[in-house]
Amino acid sequence: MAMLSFEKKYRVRGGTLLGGDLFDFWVGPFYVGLFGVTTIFFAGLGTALILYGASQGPTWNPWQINIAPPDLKYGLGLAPLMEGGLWQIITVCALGAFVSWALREVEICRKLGMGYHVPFAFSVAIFAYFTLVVIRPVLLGAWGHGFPYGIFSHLDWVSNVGYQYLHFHYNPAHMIAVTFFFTTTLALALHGSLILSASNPPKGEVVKTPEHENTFFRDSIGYSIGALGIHRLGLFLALSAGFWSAVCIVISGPFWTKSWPEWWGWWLDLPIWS
Ligand code: UQ1
Repeated sequence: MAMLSFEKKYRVRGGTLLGGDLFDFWVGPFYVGLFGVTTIFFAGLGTALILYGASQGPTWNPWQINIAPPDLKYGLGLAPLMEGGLWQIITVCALGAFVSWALREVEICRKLGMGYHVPFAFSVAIFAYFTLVVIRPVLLGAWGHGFPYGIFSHLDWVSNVGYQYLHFHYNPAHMIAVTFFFTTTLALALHGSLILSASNPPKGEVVKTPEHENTFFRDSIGYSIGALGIHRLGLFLALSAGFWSAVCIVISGPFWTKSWPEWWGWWLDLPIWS
């Protein structure tokens, strides 16, 4: 595969966390590394097990394939392969692949002398998944509280678990998470449109500068957060959305068992009303 003119300059040795020089090479454009190998291993095994599970199930319809977690009766123990054991091994493979990918990102950051922002951001996504399939099931005492691996089946799980708490939109952490998701889209829409407006001038005109970008927002809302600032804000908003999503589900069950609308009773119970 052709190497772009600048790539060779950045193909530096070292920066590996584990394995030394062993897998310190590239295949085409891809850095391998020990964690590239473990990513391939876990992702390959996990995918093969999903396909095997599907082959033992009633359908090949991609929407309906379902790999279910064990019955609650198995608690936090190992389940037979066809009764949730597959789900358990696939979960280990998924976490192995995600963490391997994050560590490979760390190695690439170290090679390039960059900050760890990308693997840190990805780690928040891994944390949200880990919360769903490990932390919450462990707190509730059964792997059966994990979500099933399937397109429709995981949607049904989300709906059913939501209704267990009557009205999930009354979950205060869910409210915070949704607010962060929406604000993330607002920030990206503002930023994307601003950059395109400045850098895509009509034919014959020159590209506008960051001064124009700052001035647009000072003129319209009296404040500009700046070129670096908008990216810090975007990262903060997006990671907060993932973080509060994890919080909103982990408190549902382990720390609050009633309906979420009832949680707001604390407001009516304030002594100021009596
Ligand atoms: C902004 O102020 C800014 O600085 C010039 C950007 O950088 C290019 C932006 O993309 C955006 C969206 C803003 C406006 C954002 C706020 C929070 C005032």
